[in-house]
Amino acid sequence: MPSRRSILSAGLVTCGLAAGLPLSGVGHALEAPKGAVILSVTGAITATNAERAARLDLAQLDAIDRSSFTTGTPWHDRKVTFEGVRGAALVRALGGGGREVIATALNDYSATLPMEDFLRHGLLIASRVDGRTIGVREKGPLWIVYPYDSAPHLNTGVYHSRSVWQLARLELR
Ligand SMILES: Nc1nc2c(c(=O)[nH]1)N[C@H]1C(S)=C(S)[C@@H](COP(=O)(O)O)O[C@H]1N2
Ligand SMILES: [Mo]
Repeated sequence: MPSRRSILSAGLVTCGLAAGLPLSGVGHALEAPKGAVILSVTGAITATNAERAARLDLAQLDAIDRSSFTTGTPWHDRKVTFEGVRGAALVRALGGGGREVIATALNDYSATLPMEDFLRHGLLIASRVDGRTIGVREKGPLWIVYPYDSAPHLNTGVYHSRSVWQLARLELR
């Protein structure tokens, strides 16, 4: 049986939903995801919708930001257009901070990205390639990508190794 405290806090979240709290509300409850959760963010964030976590579906990510760039990559034989939420926009929307971001994939591969790297370079958490959502077999549903063609240093092993595909979790710390 849930405690009185948990009933009260569930009530607060419901009130937040009814009031239509914006996603960017630092220190507020985020809306609950309505669709499949494709990204969980934990650690140094102030906006949450679960126990110390932000669990987000595609519609919520789209509501935060939809940015795009076109670039060649080591994984494609042509230039492709990635679309998704910029790292900087996601961190802002969740009231995030910290010095690094640990990005973990469905296959438990993980990479540690310096926060400044996550906030710069136009880094995208891409949900679409050439306008189509990305299947798990095609390195989706989420893929951290950089505009590799825009600066020579981005087209190196360091940035390729930070290009976590099948991204599932981010921890800010
Ligand atoms: N999910 C996931 N993302 C990952 C990796 C991985 O093993 N799993 N390897 C990283 C490294 S070290 C590199 S160089 C590239 C390699 O991508 P590839 O295996 O498709 O060539 O993806 C990066 N992203
Ligand atoms: Mo690599």
